[in-house]
Amino acid sequence: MSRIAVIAGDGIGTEVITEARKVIDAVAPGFEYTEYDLGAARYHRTGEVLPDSVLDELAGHDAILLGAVGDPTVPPGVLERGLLLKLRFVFDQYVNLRPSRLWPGTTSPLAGLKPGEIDLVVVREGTEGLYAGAGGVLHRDTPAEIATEESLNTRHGAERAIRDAFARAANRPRRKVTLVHKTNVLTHAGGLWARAFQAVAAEHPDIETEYQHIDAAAMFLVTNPQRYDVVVTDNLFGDILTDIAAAVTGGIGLAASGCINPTRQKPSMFEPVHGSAPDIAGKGVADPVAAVLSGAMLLEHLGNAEAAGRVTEAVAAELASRTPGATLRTAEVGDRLASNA
Ligand code: GGG
Repeated sequence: MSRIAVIAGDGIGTEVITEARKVIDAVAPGFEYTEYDLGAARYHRTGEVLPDSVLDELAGHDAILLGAVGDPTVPPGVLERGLLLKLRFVFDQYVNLRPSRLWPGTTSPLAGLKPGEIDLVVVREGTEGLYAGAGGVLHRDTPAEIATEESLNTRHGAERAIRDAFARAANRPRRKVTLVHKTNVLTHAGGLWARAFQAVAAEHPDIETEYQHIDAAAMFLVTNPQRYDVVVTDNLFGDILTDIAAAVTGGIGLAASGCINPTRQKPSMFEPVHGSAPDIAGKGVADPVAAVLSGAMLLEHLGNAEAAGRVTEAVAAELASRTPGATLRTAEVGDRLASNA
């Protein structure tokens, strides 16, 4: 029996994770769940963000289902760095997998695009880059204040993310990998990524490759997203690109992700791309589809492709039946998905 750790987190995290669990239970009953009270409420109550004892317990689970992290009453970074990024780093979840597809019934703000015409996956490197936390502040709160934020890039880290992207492309019909970076300006890190990409590409002569600068990729994602199949990029570029990809495929409320440790020696984590959305928290109007699809990715990761497929089909039917502009209720969407899956 698989053991799932649930971290609902902050804001709409609790609302959408309730629905994700409802749907997972409908297609794959019998998982053992442990709920972890982590996030803003615990921080205010105890001053703790992610105690070592909790990390030790999480390590014993097969997967983590996470809702959202972040709260306006907590100083910026305390929860994002101390909880979300710490989980990704400690469990070495170096593949931040973010699929984007234009579902039937979903309207893209891009004119003329038909369902299925966007079907891409971003492999965002998840443990390095500007998110590594290197840097510091000098002369704080003085006119001479200086801040540095350093991007950490290792050949090992870039290469393993790139290898994962090629492995995924090999199992997709279009068999194409696009490296996105900024090699003409960020010559140190960009050069490392380009060399790693060339080395891995040489092992896969059957896979089409291309390189794009981040600014061009951001533009093409909104003018010609059909050109992408698998995109591999660093942590920050991947974070930004996947929000753009979400926006052109029906919105962040549909965007799922997996923070994956492909070695399976440590638990992988599945979470909607969206954050805690304090503006709509508690109103019961958040779209749980991103969390539910993250649950489908969790099922797939645990080897239950059949259950994952049922969830994905239920989501497709749900989205096809929606009336554009109609208000949705989080729990009602979850109920429908659970009964249709
Ligand atoms: N469910 C994901 C979440 O809570 N995201 C908030 C956030 O700070 N994300 C940064 C990131 O994904 O790197």
